[in-house]
Amino acid sequence: MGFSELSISSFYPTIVMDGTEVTIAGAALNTVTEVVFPDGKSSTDITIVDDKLLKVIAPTDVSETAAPLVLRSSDGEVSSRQTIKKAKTLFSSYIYSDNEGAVTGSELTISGTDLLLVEKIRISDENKTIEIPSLEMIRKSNDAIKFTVPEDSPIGDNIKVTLVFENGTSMNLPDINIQEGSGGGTWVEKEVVLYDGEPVATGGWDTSLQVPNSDLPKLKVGDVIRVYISDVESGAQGSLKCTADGWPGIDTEFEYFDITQQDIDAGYYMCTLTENAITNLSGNNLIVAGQNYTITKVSVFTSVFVEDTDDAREPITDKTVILMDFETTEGHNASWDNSWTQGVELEFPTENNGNIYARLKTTVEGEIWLLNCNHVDRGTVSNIENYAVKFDLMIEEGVTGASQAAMQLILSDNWLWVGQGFFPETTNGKWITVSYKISDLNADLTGDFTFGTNTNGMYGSDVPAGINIDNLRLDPIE
Ligand SMILES: [Ca+2]
Repeated sequence: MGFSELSISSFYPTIVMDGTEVTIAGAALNTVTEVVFPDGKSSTDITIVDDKLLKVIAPTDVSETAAPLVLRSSDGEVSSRQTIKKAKTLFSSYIYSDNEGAVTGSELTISGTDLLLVEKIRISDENKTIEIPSLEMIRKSNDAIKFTVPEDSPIGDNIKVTLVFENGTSMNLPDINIQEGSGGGTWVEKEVVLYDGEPVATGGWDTSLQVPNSDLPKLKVGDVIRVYISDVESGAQGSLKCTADGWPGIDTEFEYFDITQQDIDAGYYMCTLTENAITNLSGNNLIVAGQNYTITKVSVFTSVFVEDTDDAREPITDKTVILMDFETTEGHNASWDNSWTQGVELEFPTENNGNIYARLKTTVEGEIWLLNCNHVDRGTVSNIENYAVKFDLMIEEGVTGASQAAMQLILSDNWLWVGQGFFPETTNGKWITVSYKISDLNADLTGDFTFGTNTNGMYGSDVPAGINIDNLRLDPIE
């Protein structure tokens, strides 16, 4: 290896902020003891990678006037041909690709000066904050950043836009008005199943269940993990941990906690994800553990982006009490849900992404139990008058007479008469949600409402074939 003199061939970036790391390429760089930035600001925070490469952290108060970078060693000093300066980030304008302005799913350009060190763009209102990392930007140059307004952006007037720089500092831009795009789809809250395999008996903290990180959807603060439970014994404790070093709780409060009588009545316990929990779960598996109970299923209630379809169903949330969904769970399955049905044929298709629903295959003339179930206890609901009974409905195209069906709902042996018009005449082949307020059906139903193992279902007459039903449920009225 021959002797070479100290020299700079290039460096990057050419604009800096306080604390920006600058990478310098050249020769004999292993002898460098000091790097001098414009206005004589010197840095000795140097990492020598090898004789051809070093990294230096920019000091504070570098001049905004460009000047060469100077390297000093015991043998002397050398200046760069390129110049460097402190970034003076300025905003000039928003440029919209959509005539309407900022619309989700359309492109938005922020034009300005010295934007190179922007690491992410934060879009927020008082309820919601989203961030667009530089990897997700369409283009980033020193004078323009172009990105797609995300479908899950906050919507409305006075949405805040903030540039966040690599050194952690930030700069607020003028507020914008974001409108929801018509194209694409919508974000809806859904129950996403994480585990639905063989039940896992926890024993005395003996056995736990892991949900691989790759099976977790993109989680956010406020999402709710629900663990379905059975065979709960005294002293039962639940636990949600992760596979980080030492298998810590996803947050301290979730390390272990008692399973309450209320949890047992409901058939599950729930944990609302905190900022810490989200951080701990990133890159790690979820561990469901504890003692003296059996895990039967694990799910998370989170926002899922749904492509625009012919689906106008209302969401199933963590507050929903499902009465009949025709899925095979807890020793229950679809055939139980019409065990009193006589003289007509129900079938249970699954082509809707594996979801099972009930389809009336033959027309009903006399009065029948269309649906019934009396062996799944849904616990106790407080203030039943604040709930609505709902079900998802799809009437196939070409079906007539649905609105003539005279129906009633049965809720824990309470008969709730609706009569004709219970079903609309058509849904044009689309899934919709039908909703009846308890207080409209029977004003005397108030206070605590205990299901026990009484009958829930639908009873009536004159129902045409081609009616499809799913998710008979109770939902609190917001
Ligand atoms: Ca279903």
